[in-house]
Amino acid sequence: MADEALSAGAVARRLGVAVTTLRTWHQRYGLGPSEHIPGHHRRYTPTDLARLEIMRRLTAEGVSPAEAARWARQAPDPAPTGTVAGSRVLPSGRDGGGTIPVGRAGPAARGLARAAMRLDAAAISETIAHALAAGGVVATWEGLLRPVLAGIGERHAATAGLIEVEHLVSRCVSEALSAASRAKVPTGPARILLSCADEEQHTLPLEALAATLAEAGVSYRMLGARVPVTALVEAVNRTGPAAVVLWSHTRATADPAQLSALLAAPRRPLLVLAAGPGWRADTLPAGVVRPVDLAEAVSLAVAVRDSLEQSTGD
Ligand code: B12
Repeated sequence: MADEALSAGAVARRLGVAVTTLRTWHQRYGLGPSEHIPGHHRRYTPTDLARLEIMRRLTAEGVSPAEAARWARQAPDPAPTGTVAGSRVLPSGRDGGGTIPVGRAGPAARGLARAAMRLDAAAISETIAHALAAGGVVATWEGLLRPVLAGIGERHAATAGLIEVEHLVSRCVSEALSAASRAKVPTGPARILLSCADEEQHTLPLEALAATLAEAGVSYRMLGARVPVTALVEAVNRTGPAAVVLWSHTRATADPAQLSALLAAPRRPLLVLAAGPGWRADTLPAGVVRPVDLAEAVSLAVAVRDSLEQSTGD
């Protein structure tokens, strides 16, 4: 351990904070160096460093230092080498307290985050429904849902907790988006196919896309989560979509062979969109387009649908 332990100066440089800030965090919040070798200054161990990293990140996001310190102290020891990335180990501490950081998002997002922490499904659903009715899907996604979802992910990464919050919020978001989609069912042929990559369970961004299309009166087909590539190609061949949006949220589901299979399909779509943070730009086959956000995904898909309809006179 002695080899890995760091001085206050080294920790401050790693974290990008002043040594005086470290001292304050030590004196006020008990986040100090825990290794003590007689006759030497105390030194920071990897566990101390991991806790301070959480403290730095949360305070930078606007969480109060006292609150951030509470989360930092609860954080489990850093994972030993060989731990599977992303695996979820329940913390020994409690998960009920604390807040979800929402960055610069407005009061509605803070309210939703508080309702989420209380596991108050009625308040969560009401807040989302109100935002959808008042501002539409894109504004609700960008200003309310995305910050809270990202905050839940952030807090989960720091504490290994909040899985129950993540599940409840996901369900409420899903219900609200599908209610919004049902409120305005588009007519006309469905020229846009939405699908998650094989084994991909993160569907919410695709559901937001579906609701945005419905809001704009554009028909689509949604295959949902975990679609094996053979089934995806089968759906393309049977329905001949102008555009296919394939969502991957994590590297694990972003096999570019799925995109190649779409490009090689007998009824090759005019546009193949690789959407989501899972895809790596440098591994995408030529001809595949990667949108940066919801608004861009919508406008690309609609533009291709329109150009197909003009050329076929639909
Ligand atoms: C909700 C959630 C779940 C729910 C999903 C429910 C559902 N129906 O979708 C459930 C509980 C199922 C789940 C499961 C898992 N999850 Co999860 N999950 C999340 C969470 C909190 C939100 C996901 C989301 O909707 N994000 C939407 C926004 C917030 O994400 P974003 O990156 O900002 O997205 C932007 C871009 O993609 C861009 N964009 C670019 N193109 C396009 C196109 C369109 C159309 C849109 C809309 C946007 C867009 O704009 C987006 C914002 O608008 C994330 C945290 C996060 N930051 O995403 C973790 C997260 C993605 N999950 C994670 C993990 C590890 C898992 C599990 C592996 C856990 C496990 N051990 O079982 C499984 C994965 C199972 C699988 N194979 O898919 C990790 C992934 C780490 C990694 N990078 O690999 C995350 C980041 C949490 C974390 N910090 O640890 N999860």
